Amino acid sequence: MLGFRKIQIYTFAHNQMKDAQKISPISDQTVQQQGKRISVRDKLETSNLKPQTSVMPRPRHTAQTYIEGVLAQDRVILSQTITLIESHLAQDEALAQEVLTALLPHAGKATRVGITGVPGVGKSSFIETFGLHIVEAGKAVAVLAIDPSSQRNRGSILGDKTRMEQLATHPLAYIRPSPSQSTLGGVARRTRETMLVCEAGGFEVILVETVGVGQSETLVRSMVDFFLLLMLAGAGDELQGIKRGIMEMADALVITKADGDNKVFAKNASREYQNALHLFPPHQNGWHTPVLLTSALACEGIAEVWQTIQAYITHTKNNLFFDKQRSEQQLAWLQESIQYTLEKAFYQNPDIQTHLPALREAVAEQTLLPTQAVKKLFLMWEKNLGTSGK
Ligand SMILES: Nc1nc2c(ncn2[C@@H]2O[C@H](COP(=O)(O)OP(=O)(O)O)[C@@H](O)[C@H]2O)c(=O)[nH]1
Ligand SMILES: [Mg+2]
Repeated sequence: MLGFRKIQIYTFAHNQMKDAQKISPISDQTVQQQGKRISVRDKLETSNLKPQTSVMPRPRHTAQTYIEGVLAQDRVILSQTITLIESHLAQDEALAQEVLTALLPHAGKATRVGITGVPGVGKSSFIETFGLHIVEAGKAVAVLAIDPSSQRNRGSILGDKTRMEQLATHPLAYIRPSPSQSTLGGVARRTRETMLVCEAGGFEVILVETVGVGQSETLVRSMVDFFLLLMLAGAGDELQGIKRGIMEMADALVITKADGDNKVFAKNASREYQNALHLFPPHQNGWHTPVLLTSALACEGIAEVWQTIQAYITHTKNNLFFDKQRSEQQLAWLQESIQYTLEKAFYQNPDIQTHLPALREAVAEQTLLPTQAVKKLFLMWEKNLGTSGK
């Protein structure tokens, strides 16, 4: 084997819908640099495309420094606070929680918008144009990403950085890639906390982007006020991998790339989706999901999307759905945290760790029922909860 650190790079073929369906791993990439072959990851770490986070452990500030820095809207401290929150180190957890607790009263005032769609639909291009529209109106925008693929590599940051060039350098914008957590639940938890930090740091609009490839849409839906589904014209929804459930979750559908020859297809698609939406049960908040046409390249329809979101916020604040949804989201977060904490405590328990492998084997060999294995494990766990459990 070569001695390089290996990463997988996913290439997204953007132009064709059929290509957009494929996410092809090109594993173990290396590149030539100054006569030596180095891994793509090492190249990234030395290039300008370096993400805003570092993987190196850093010395920590005091809680007060983080809190005051975020509240003073210091971007460097803001980034460091998010890095602290994303840390996998047990010793960072108490500090992160202390900082978050202090920031909480200053959070919650932003408009939280989720944006999803299949790879290639135009999310990054849309966010660039849409984000610029908002910052030009004088509002500070933070872009966060939930990218399931970033659990193994650095996610879509490469594509995003090049497609969000202007937004990335705008003083009122902040772009943060997906945290590298081992589970989607972990990513979601960190993103929720990051959102709070950004709000305390003065961001008025939070855009949470996710690649529409599965569960991540539901997670994003559970943390935003408004959920935007980007769709391509000229492709059936089954081809776009968009499940009916995702369409039902959306507060607006946006047909992207409505420019040039594609404009007529986009208009047709808009009518089709409008008809399809009529078949869905109405939203409990009395909102009718509109279908909008946009072109990120021609900067058309972008202002209408922002107007729609503002109209939705006004509508749901007036009929009290806004607060109701936020409360429900907090409770869902609580529920997830309970599950996560229980699971963690369970698997970290020394007795469980000792006995689980044998029990797993017995279950696999069908000599023990899973329910019986669970019973045994819980008896062990409960017995030493008082001694080693937290
Ligand atoms: N014609 C046209 N092409 C676009 C538009 N927005 C994005 N694209 C192209 O579609 C491809 C995918 O865009 P990207 O923003 O990377 O999609 P993402 O994978 O969803 O983030 C790129 O080649 C873009 O140039 C648009 O408004 N009009
Ligand atoms: Mg993208």
